[in-house]
Amino acid sequence: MRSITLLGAPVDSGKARQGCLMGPDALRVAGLERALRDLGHKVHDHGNLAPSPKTSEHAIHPNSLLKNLEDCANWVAALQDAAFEICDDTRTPIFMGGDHLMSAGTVSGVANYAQALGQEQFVLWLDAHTDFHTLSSTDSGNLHGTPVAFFTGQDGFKGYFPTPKGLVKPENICMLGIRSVDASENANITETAIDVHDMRAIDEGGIATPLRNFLSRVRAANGRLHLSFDVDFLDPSIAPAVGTTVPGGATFREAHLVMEILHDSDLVTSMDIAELNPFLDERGRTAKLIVDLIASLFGKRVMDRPTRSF
Ligand code: HAR
Ligand code: MN
Ligand code: MN
Ligand code: MN
Repeated sequence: MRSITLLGAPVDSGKARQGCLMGPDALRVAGLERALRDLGHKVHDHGNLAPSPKTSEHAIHPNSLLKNLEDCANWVAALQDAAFEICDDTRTPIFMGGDHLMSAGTVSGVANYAQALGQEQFVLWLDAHTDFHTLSSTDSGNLHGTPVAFFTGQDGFKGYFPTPKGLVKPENICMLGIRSVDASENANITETAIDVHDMRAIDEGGIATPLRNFLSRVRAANGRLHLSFDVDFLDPSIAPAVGTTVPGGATFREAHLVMEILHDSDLVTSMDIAELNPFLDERGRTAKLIVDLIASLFGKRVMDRPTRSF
């Protein structure tokens, strides 16, 4: 039995297309709390966070393409403090996004907590994208493409985003599901020790082996593990409710298997759900799938799923 804390992070500033602000409510309507209680867990929903109030002057960035820079900075400030405060050895926070800019705040916040405990922070990044742009390298100007660069301490955020209170070492990050990377991002990420498994590698070798290898490293370091789940990790045929669909994503069983292995490991200490855009969903099917995947993470097994007739 776990105590699980839900916190809504209705971030919608990390790109032009709107709708992710409805993500937390879609997960609520799809029955997240009920699904977790049915598995025997205690659940407390803290409602939704709001961005930090606007600070007086914000610097103008030379990259004129950047969208909503000030709003994004205010979200990161609010989320890194909220994530740190909500962390607790006895509770598992689920941050319900919101676009993936959210993770600049949630991950720096949980990493700050790990640091306070003297533990290493690890991150499992499930995404079609590496989200490794800096404010200078992005040519879409969509800041949901930047969180990994931010929380690994890459240059160029200073003066525009709040200072990250916690950082994650690149060698403590494993990415699965990657299949859309911009050229400048690719050049930068290959210079780091981030362990990137693209879909080609997963097609050939399966998803379980790289995951198990990573989990062994987390366990050996007695680390804390944050799961950042971007809905576009999944194939768009099963999860249409995202703004940036990329074909060739994780299948239904690949995604459940990841969650089942994570459950068995008992290593996950916090998680994000990012990029769910309910405006693009089909009768709630993506939100319901995400709830079912979270249920697998918290102990629902294949053999626990009865057939229902309609
Ligand atoms: N790399 C592209 C860009 O920066 C796409 C980023 C899309 N990111 C997300 N989250 N949807 O992973 O514009
Ligand atoms: Mn992402
Ligand atoms: Mn993505
Ligand atoms: Mn049968």
